[in-house]
Amino acid sequence: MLGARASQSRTITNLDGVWNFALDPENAGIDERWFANSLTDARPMPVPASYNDITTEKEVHDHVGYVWYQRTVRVPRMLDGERLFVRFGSATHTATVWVGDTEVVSHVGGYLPFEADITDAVGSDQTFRLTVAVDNRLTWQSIPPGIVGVNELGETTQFYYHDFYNYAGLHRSVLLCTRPAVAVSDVTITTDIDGADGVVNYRVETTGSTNVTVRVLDADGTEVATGEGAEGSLTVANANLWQPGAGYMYTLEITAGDDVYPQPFGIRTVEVKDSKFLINGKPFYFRGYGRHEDNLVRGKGHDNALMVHDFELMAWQSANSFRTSHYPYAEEVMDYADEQGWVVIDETAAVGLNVGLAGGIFGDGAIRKTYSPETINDETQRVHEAHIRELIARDKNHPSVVLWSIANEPETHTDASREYFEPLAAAAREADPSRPVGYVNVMLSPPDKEKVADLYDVVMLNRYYGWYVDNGNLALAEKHLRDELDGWLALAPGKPIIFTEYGPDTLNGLRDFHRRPWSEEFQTDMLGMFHKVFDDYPEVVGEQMWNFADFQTTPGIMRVGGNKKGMFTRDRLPKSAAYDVRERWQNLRFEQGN
Ligand code: BDP
Repeated sequence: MLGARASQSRTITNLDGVWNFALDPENAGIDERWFANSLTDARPMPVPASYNDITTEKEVHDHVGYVWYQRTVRVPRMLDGERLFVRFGSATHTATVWVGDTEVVSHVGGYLPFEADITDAVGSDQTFRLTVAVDNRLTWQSIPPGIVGVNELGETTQFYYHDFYNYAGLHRSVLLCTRPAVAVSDVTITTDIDGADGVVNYRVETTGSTNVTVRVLDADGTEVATGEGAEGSLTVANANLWQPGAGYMYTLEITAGDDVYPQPFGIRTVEVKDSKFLINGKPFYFRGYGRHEDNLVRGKGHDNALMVHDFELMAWQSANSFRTSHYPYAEEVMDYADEQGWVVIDETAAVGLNVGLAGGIFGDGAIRKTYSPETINDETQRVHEAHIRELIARDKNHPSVVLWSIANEPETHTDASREYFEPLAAAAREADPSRPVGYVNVMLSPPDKEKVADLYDVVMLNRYYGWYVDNGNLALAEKHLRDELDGWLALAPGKPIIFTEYGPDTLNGLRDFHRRPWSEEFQTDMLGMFHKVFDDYPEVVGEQMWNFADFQTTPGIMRVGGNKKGMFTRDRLPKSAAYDVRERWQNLRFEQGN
């Protein structure tokens, strides 16, 4: 799906602000047609934000099921024949939208955008009532999966196998967009390098038949190439490459009839070869983190101040990359990464497809199979595939995205897991033949059990030697880590290995002379042990520690106010390990030049 970008033919009105909001404890609102009137007993709710931490009420925080958002919208001045769209950056996890009494769109999947043409529903009205019902329930057929149940007290409960709080609501901006009736509806850009020149291949789709012309503009807005037709290949002489740390961006300005759409892009190549990850033909070493969209009060709500601050902290540490663990991030984050030259592993929301885990640690005690007609089944696979395609459709033109991660820590040591993943890896490759595809492997599927590694271009590992296993014994942890790495080299020769998670929970301020688990000293030591091992294996081409910052989870005996594996606290203060890692990454950057 195209990003919302203003141009001479496209206007954008931002609908963020304080909306009306109501819980729907009986999930009766749709049948009772709540959209047909002003919400009863509505309370204020900011958009964008998760609703969970905004009020003081437990019912809001712990709500399972539908909530309703509503506001009045003023229609912008439009030219004759133009179309009006409402666009949601995301709605977590499923949503239905009404304009007045008319249902205009439903969307499944909590972390990707959707829009509706509302021109006819609005008609000649100057203002209209916009109502959104958002449901946070997860099932075995949703991505991510979850289970909604009722306990002995008749309370509705929600369980899921992933280790972050199921924040919900309207997490990203809601926009009102105008565009001509015949307009650009999609563009795919791939690039190559030919000596000093850049090769720009493009394919444009439009909503009706019209002439298409394109211009490539450099970062100053100077025209550097032009083309005619919906498809073509252009040459940018003496191109400025998009590089890690130097995110040079061009714009493909597409004119289709009355419509003008500016699509930013970068000229760069990505390739996996001989255990190396090559960007522009040069070996790249990932330094950074798995992250979360998570913060105080706003939960997963996008916030530009927080976004820029987080990138400043990552730059301070000399990181060069991150993974969008464990779901697609806000479009603003992807644009920012492009412009600033950050390298991104772009992950789907397929986390927790593994009954061996819960909150990253234990199973829920029930005897279940991960893949079965009653659990993760063909329908889940269909939803997962649609989600992969939607993510690629949204993010395919971001030069920062160098690798797709189609799942985090799924069960991959059973025959059923291979049946499940074979078509999904193929779908990702079909949707984007230009980038490598991978998935993130869990400790429960080590190389002697793993069944899917050959489907992917890279090996991505989350490993907790020294924490969940060999807790506190880093000598033993180091031995086990090396043994396992040797196993991966034997199983997947020629594939580069990226560590996408490693690190202990660390309570900020807990100091320990004996450097034991949970202390800041232990975090320094455990990260240091992993780094020492990485340095001995040229096949390891990346270290993304877990996690950039402490983050919220469901409460549990293994979590103290959330997951504390952050390099920074939840309010973004550095733990002491941050300084050691900074020194290492500064040195690596000096050696590796990015
Ligand atoms: C891994 C998960 C991650 C968890 C982490 C942990 O990928 O989401 O937060 O472990 O346990 O299992 O901290």
